[in-house]
Amino acid sequence: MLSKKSVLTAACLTLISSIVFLTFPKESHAHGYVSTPISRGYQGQLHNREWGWNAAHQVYGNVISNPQSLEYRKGFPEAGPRDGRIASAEGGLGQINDFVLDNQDADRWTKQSVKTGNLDLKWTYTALHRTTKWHYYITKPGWNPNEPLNRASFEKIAEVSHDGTLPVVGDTHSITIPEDRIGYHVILAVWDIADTQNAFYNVIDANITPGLGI
Ligand SMILES: [Cu+2]
Repeated sequence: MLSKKSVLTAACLTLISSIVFLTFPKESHAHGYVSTPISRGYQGQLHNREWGWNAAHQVYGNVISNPQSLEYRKGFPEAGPRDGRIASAEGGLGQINDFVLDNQDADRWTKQSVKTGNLDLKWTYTALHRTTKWHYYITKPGWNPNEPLNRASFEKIAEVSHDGTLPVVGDTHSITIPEDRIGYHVILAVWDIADTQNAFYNVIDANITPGLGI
């Protein structure tokens, strides 16, 4: 039998947690994701609409309800998510809270059609943040699509600097996909925030074919 004291304590804790909940609701903080081409996390959200929750969650994990929250410490490649934890951004500072996106093999992920040459890449922002820069990487020729994504597999292909103000909604970033990247490659997009310690990390699974005019 519960003592009066423990009943009182339980009631008290319930009251306190309700107050905390009401006062500090868990912030479903929104940020952004790469929507063109469709990033791995956003593809999970789109598959959720097509396949239903269970099937999409089984493949993609929690990102299907939160593709905008692949957030981790900035400073890539010197800092940022560890090798093998790049696609999940280390679980997004607990906002994704799993590492399912880090699974890596040649067949697992839906591929986006991308051509060599110019690529207009676009972020969808669910909340704007003061921005230092965006930087872009792609896997090197001969990378191994069956091993966890790691720094050694990526090379930088573009950097778009910004002046610390908010990004302009609808802006696209023009990047160049090298001609020697045909077939499955992973593009890594990083958005560095100016007024926090963080950045957003999105990967795009691309099936690359030769562009026109080369
Ligand atoms: Cu945000």
